[in-house]
Amino acid sequence: MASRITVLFKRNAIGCALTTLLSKRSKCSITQLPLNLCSVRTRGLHVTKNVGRTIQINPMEPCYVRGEHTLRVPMTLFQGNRERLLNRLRKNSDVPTKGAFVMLQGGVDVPFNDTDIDWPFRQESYFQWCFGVEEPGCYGCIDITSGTSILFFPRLPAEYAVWQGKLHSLEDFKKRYAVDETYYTDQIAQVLSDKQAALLLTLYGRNTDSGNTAREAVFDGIGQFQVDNNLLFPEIAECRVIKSSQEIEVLRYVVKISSEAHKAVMRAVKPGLMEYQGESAFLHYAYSVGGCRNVSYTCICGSGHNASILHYGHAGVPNNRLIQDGDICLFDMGANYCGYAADITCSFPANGKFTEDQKMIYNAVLDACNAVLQSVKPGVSWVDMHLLSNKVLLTSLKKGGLLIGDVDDMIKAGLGEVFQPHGLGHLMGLDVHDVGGYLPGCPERPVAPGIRKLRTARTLSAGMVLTVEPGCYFIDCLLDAALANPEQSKFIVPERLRDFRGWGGVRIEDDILITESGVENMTCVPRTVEEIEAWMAVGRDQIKLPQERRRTVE
Ligand SMILES: [Mn+2]
Repeated sequence: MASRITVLFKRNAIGCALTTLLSKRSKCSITQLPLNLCSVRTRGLHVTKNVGRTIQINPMEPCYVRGEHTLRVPMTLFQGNRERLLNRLRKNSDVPTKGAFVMLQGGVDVPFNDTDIDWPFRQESYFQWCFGVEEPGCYGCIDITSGTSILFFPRLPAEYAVWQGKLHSLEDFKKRYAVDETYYTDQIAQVLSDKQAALLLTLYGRNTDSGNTAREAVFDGIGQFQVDNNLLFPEIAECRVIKSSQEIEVLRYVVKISSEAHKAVMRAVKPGLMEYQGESAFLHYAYSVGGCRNVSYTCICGSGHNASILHYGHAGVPNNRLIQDGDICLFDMGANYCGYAADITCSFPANGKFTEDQKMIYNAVLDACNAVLQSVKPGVSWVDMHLLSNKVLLTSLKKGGLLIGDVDDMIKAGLGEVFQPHGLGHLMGLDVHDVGGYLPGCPERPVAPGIRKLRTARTLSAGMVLTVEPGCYFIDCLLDAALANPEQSKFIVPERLRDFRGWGGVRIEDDILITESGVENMTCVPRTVEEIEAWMAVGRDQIKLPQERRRTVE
């Protein structure tokens, strides 16, 4: 039976010459692939080759990868994370020097309601951070004294091979995840008892963004061991706050892919497009080019008034409005790779050209964003960055004729929260709103209006990854409340405000790494008015709406 061979060449002079030569000789078809690769398809063996080198991915290779064009994440990343955790725990005098084990339970499959169909599996983040395991239903433990890492996998009945393909052996899993030992989950108690485990450290703690608690490990026979569920949580959460160089590499990758996907979306948007078609373009780019099967949160693709709805895109309003000429668009979307999140927002005019009012609000937010990017560095308080951003924004709104009076007095009166009812940004990592915002020993959540929504009040350190996402929104219920409050209404110019009722909003969101010397902005998208207009102008008259394409087919 004839099958296909794919040969990949770099899209440079030599690559293109080889492509042409080969296509002439073998009468095969040529496809252009992203990431500067040309592909030649011909009949032959079903293998993928890269200039004579086989690039078929070995599924048991100790890494996470989704094809040669994507990032290879070696399991040493997770070994490094475990090492960092062990270093902290060994310094903690409450942890016994012998017989103590970290004991984690991984995520489980979640079905659609009462059916036998599951949601695509998402690994529990602490488990992912420690082991990088892709399968559901696993457990993992680490001997704190020796550092030995052990994974436990569900013992699947032989007939599962019919549905799932060849079942992997424990030896396969040991190689795949680069751990010291592997067993089945029905052996946990026996294995721990053979190892004379005296104390199990399980994970129990509150996520300060959701209020939910981390799932504490439970297994048959746990009753025979002493368990402590207090020690582990603050230590492992603190470890997750500071990213290792290997984690940073993954974050840079997922932020880069997400940036490119946003740019592709901006060039696909024009009046007449449905908002969800922008979402669809993002998902397609992130997955097909970046190997990102998941996004980090539901895509927010608001146009016009919807741009003022902070978490637009939820089930009740599933990005289903037709984008109109003159709309501002606020698209907040981030891909996910190997569990690691990106979280980027681009705001741009639907037709590619800003109006004067759109420009004024956009530049007010951009100035706030830039002020933070210029000041942020280790040792700086996140609360101060939020207040700085508020101050710059309100100063610009005053210049734009929307506000009058002293800006510091406005902040004291809570005007910041009227136009930006969310915090400046948040920690980001395996979770888009990453853990560690309010750990014991960190500054507590502020209570004052304007800053009480912050997801962390920490002093910044090198290795932290955060979003910087100032915004300015015209939200009717907040504006009405402010106008009804004499302490706030005295700063507002109602006639000018009327121009912006139903107008929507602007958010600019970058993903940043705090470095020793300051900051690295990992996001790379057009940001100034000029950059956005220039980027969107290219090919604008040739944009074809998907619905027009469909009509052509019919
Ligand atoms: Mn965000």
